[in-house]
Amino acid sequence: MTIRSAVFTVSSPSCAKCPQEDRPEYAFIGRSNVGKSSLINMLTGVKGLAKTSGRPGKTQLINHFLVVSEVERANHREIDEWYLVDLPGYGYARTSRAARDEWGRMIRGYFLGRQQLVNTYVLIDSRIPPQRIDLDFIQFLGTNGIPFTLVYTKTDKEKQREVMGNIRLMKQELLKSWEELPPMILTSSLTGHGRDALLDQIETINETIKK
Ligand SMILES: Nc1nc2c(ncn2[C@@H]2O[C@H](COP(=O)(O)OP(=O)(O)O)[C@@H](O)[C@H]2O)c(=O)[nH]1
Ligand SMILES: [Mg+2]
Repeated sequence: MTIRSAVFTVSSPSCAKCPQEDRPEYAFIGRSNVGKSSLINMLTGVKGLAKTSGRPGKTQLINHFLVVSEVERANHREIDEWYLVDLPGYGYARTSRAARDEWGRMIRGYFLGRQQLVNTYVLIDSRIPPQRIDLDFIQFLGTNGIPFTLVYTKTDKEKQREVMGNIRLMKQELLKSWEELPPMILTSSLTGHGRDALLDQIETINETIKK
């Protein structure tokens, strides 16, 4: 899949205010500072599309980016349009109780109500063992039957042995509650590792839902 363009479309305060067209959409979520904005920029190839760093945990909006991609199917070029959705991260230490409640309302509203959502990418820091807050979020998705993929970030920053150890621990945790493991993709926004794997998955899903 080749990305032809990726542009910011709109920020919405709730699911009800999100774009109404029925383009498929892919949501990105994870702990603040996990590398979500960097990954979005790496995937689209548009530097500065999503704001990196700055003040973590500040954005409490649902951000839609319209992506136009091109793919070779059965000997002809096809254009696909889909949304990449940047959601506010969780687990930012300095947020108030009220802000956390509001985040929870918005996130539940989005995940339980958004018809266009076809897959969610839950970003996990590959340098650390499984965190309660990530497991809780995964539990929420699993319980509600919302399909997701685990995306390990910052794999360039840690020895591969450590990364694989953290992934093994995550699998062990998940197998306590679930019979099946979600797809997992290892990424680095620095090196571009995992870009093709992730875009290939989106391409496959785009293709499936057309039928
Ligand atoms: N080395 C390395 N640093 C990363 C990577 N992804 C993000 N970072 C850094 O981690 C910090 C937080 O990244 P950001 O994308 O803003 O995280 P967000 O809060 O989840 O959107 C920034 O300083 C990034 O430069 C990565 O894959 N490799
Ligand atoms: Mg960010």
